[in-house]
Amino acid sequence: MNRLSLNGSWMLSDGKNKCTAEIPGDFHTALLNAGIIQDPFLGFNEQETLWVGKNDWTIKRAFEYKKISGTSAFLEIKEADTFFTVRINGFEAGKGRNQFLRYRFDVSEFIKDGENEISITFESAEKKSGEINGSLPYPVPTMKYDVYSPNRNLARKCQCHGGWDWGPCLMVSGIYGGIHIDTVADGLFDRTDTAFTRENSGGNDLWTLKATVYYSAVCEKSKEFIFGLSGNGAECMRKTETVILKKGMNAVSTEFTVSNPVLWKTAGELRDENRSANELYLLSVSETDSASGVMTEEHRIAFSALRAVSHKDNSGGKEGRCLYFENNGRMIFSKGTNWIPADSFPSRMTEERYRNLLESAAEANFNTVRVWGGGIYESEIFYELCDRLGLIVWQDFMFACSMYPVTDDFLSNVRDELDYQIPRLKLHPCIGIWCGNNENYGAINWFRESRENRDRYLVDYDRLYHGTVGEAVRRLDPDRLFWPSSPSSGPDDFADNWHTDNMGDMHYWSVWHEKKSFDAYLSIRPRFVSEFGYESFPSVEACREFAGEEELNFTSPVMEYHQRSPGGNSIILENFSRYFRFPEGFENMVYLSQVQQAVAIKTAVDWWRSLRPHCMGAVIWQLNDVWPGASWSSLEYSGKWKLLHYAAKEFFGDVYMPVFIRDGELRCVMCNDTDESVDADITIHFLDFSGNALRTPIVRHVRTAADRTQEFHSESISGMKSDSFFIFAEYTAVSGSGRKFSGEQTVFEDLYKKCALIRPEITAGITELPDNKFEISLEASAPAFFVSLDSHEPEGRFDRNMITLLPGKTGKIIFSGKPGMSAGDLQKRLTIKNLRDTYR
Ligand code: BMA
Repeated sequence: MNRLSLNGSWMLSDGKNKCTAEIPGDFHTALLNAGIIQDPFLGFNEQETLWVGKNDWTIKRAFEYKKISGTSAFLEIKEADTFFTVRINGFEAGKGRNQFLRYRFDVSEFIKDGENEISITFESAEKKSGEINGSLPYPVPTMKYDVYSPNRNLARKCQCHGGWDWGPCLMVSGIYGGIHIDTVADGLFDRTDTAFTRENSGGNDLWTLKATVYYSAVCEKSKEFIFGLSGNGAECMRKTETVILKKGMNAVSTEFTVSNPVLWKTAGELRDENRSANELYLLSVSETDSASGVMTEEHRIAFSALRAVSHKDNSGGKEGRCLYFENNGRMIFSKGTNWIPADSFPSRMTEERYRNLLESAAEANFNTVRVWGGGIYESEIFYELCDRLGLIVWQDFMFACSMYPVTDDFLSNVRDELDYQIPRLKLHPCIGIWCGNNENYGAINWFRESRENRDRYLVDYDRLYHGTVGEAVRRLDPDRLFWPSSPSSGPDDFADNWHTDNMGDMHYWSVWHEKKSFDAYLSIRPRFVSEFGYESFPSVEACREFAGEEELNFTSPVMEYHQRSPGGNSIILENFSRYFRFPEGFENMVYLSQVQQAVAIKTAVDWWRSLRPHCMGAVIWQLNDVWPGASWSSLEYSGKWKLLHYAAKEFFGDVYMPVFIRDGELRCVMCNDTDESVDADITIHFLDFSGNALRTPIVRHVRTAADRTQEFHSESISGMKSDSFFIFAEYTAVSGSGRKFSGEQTVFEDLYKKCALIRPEITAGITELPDNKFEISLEASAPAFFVSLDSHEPEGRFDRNMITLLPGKTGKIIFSGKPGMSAGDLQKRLTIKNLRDTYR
């Protein structure tokens, strides 16, 4: 095919500063590489880079072009951020105003044979959105953060570029998806669409895939389109469709019938089959252009029965509305996490980083990822990884924490975006639900303007989400559920879903933003929680890098600067004093902040999982970080697992046993999210802080049916002195087909700070195993809690962490390290922390 890539080095300038910029990429990265700005992630440097987003920037380059008579030249630009004008040889060749679009301009009349010059000017999005603001008939308010760009809601660009309560304000600009020129005689592929029907035919699961390719023709002629479908070990099927093209857009369709295809599975279903990834089918379509030769479009697809289910019901004695995902007839409890853009610098996102973050999610037993509305419609590789790993995607449209205008201009811009993004993403089997926005219904109450003139903003809200966005989903992907907003009590219901717990999805922020105690999680009976979070600090190494040695103190200016949630550090410190004896020294505080985060989130998940099927989802805020700082993430900016991520691996396990002590009552629950019944042998020990048994353990043998949760034991333990004991519960379980599961739970009745813990001596023996793995054998002289290992490098990973050690019992942990590491290296690097050592 005749494609001329214009990716590579361009000259970047704002008239004063000049350097080369790599495209695809962002201009902040170019300026950083050229030494024109300092790294905004360090110290207060962000303040010194704010000017970059206030300037207009032009990129320029020369290129050679060979004109062929009878052909047209199309310039394609993907993800150009945001307001830009393209000039070729001085002629204006196209304009854009939306980061979430693919632009295609017919540049045939501007391009010449031989040397050409192309320049693209990006006007400051901050300046342009300020101009738009000035032209609006009435104010359209947006959330303001510590460091922020005003009016970011008026530009169709990644909303969190303008600053958020977990990230800096870097109003980046650039081209992130690439740029090229296609020279064709006949036309170009525009997009592909798929539609599936399914029937049972004589015991066979018969699927019909209707594949449609949209082709934009520059001439009228007859053409052959060859469709192919292959994958999952099946021989490639081919179909040729001959059509007489008309000038403009043409739809060309074919049908494939597939009997008993391999169906798409969620992460847990894959584990049920002892697999770790879905194999995808390859749908291809090609045609031969008279000038360009063979042009092919390829998409990885799957036969998927995934759907989101929501209807009014009666659960827990009151009228409600369920919300859950179902796949292959099974209800799936969403063990989820919220995804935000993984870097403030788009240039830094690589396939390897996407892979590392999403594989970390799957490895820790997550099965759902919400692409949150303040970021971007993610790149192809993101969705392909989710397809493969069986991660259900809750896809927000990119509107968050703001009012948005509904001028004709804005709505037509949004319509273009929807017409591009919905068809692109709908091909991915991982997409489980489309959601109108993040928190914008509730946001009507956040701003004085919208509170005082509620009708106006409510009508606007309805026009944008139920009208424009909802209409586009119904038109372009009618088989998937459109959910009005996150959170929402459902179509046509407008409850306060930060506090109403019986309908739809909740954002439960009373712990953290409302500063309630962790017990508050137990006061609600939600149906699906799509956000709840608790903050911690990233590792000491990460803090040292952005703050410097001298500032390693929670209330130092830099540490506070890298905390964007108002009063966030105080909330962390206040809860230290609520639950724990106050930790000494910075390292202990970082460690305890991560323990505390894990305890908070585990409190919620244990309870909500125990409520299945009333509750069918717990989606943690948030998986990843956009820069290094304090946040709700379970993975640090570097990808390093925080203790919460290790805890999630346990509390999101397919077989799991929550244990509660509340008001002197012990309750034990078994959760089985596998497809077979599971037999568990359970022992519940009551121990004092020296590790001595205080009473005979409870021993139970419990069978739990597939996809079921049951309470198997409860008793009053009000006779026990709450600060004198803890419960250590352990189980081993086996499924009908012989799959093995095991787990442990440590539960205190009283606050940790009230209990007189004994300082344990902990020893670690390390044995080298094949494949850069090491077995670490841990022993403790007294019960040791939240025993956490750290190898002090982002890549090192333990198979479990933050465990309880009991005297006389060896705890085994497997560490996977970098190639070339020896047991001696690990011994030198390894640190071991436990709760008792955080205070004198
Ligand atoms: C939510 C999100 C984000 C925010 C987070 C933490 O409600 O939707 O906008 O970052 O809370 O405050």
